[in-house]
Amino acid sequence: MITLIRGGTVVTAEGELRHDVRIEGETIAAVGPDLQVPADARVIDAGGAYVMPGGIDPHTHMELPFMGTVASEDFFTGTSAAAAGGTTMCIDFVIPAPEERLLDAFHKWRGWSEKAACDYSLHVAITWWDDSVREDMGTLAREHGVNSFKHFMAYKNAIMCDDETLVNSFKTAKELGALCTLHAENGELVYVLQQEIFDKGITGPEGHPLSRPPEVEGEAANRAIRIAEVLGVPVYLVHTSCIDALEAVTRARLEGQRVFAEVLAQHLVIDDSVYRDPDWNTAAHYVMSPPFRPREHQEALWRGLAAGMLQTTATDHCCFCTPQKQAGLDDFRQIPNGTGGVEDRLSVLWHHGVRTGRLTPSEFVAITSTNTAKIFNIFPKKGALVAGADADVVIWDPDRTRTISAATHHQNIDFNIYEGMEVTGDAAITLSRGLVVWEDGQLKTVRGRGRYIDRPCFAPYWDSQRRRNARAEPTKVHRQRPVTK
Ligand code: URQ
Ligand code: ZN
Ligand code: ZN
Repeated sequence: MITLIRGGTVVTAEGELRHDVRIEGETIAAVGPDLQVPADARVIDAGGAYVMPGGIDPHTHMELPFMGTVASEDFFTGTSAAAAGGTTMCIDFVIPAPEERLLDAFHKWRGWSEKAACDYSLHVAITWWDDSVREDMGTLAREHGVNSFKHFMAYKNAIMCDDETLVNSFKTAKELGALCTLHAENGELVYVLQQEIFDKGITGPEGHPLSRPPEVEGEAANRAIRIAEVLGVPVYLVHTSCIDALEAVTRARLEGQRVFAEVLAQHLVIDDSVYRDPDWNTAAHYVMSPPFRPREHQEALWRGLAAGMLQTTATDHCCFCTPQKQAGLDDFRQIPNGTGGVEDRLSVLWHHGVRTGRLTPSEFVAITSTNTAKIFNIFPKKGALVAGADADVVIWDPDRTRTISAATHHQNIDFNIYEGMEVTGDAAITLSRGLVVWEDGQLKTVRGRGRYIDRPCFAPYWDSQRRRNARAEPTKVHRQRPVTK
């Protein structure tokens, strides 16, 4: 099947051009002016809309077993909802239970993810350590296209990594040429603060942000970055939510350390007032970690994005419906952590980013797609509109206005964290490897058509020990053995 997308403005991370896009089967064949196709080709008239690489969300948790329950969104419904919002690939997470072999967990998640409607990949979390973990990391990197290993520095007594595990895993990842990603919150401090706040009689959702102040994230972000600096391994901080963590990232990047950082769309536009909602359910809907922050943090994050200190945007789409959240009715510590958003990321970022002048359309493409593809080593197969790339394309109507609501969204969750938000800028048509999966407000996804995308490890030149290597090489001091009396 040949498809021609014509009459649009092609927007890439590099710039904008009034170009056509010719697709042959599942692959982009050509991008250029006045492209010709045979009479039986499918022609999509972009009508002056933008034609962009499909969004890539580097951080989702479809059907995640967590905190005694399972996320309500599965790989089919979640990747379908993503497509409705212009996102054509998600990178999800394998999170082994402590003592569970990484390879066993990986194959379990591969079984769940087979139902995906659009392409996906899987980070693998390091939640414990012994020689089998090191061995499985190597197998996953060499044979299963895993080039990123996740470390939760929070969630004590569950999936939290201590420093010993961080050091062991970082050293192994460096040998493999893999990237270390981090949920940076000091889990020991969270545990103590949760207990103190609960003992004061604060049991509602308002206790959640009180137990995870910005300092708790800033400390962990800096600690992880410093460990990575000494060991010479690149790191990627997920859901950077506050000034404290952003400052740690900025310092390291300005000193030449290879540190990447992600920001969630919701952390850019929602503040901590949500936890003071008089309705328990509504306040509990926003319990996620790191929590929503006071307003000054949002402005700092937008500046970090514009300054290039934050390179990617994500959603951390981890859905728990209201009855699931109510497990914490008497104790905020039991509220399953997570919020949705995979469907609304691009519209929220276009409305609050591009329409306000914070971002150009090209910068929008960079932070919603291309930068993620480059950091996780799948560019230009993904995140690009060039010949040879997968035909993951979104035809973006910059003037289409909608009001976000759980009543109309395609996510499998009974609330929407952006409920009532009017946004301008929306996906008109989404193609996943050449197939139209979203058009005229209708999902046309096919269960199981999504493919697992291998992500090759990085070449050894990716050595972040530049600064350490610049220091004098340690030299052995030769001395006479002291004469013992
Ligand atoms: O921490 C995460 O990223 C997972 C467990 C989703 N939950 C959350 O609150 N962010
Ligand atoms: Zn996290
Ligand atoms: Zn997450």
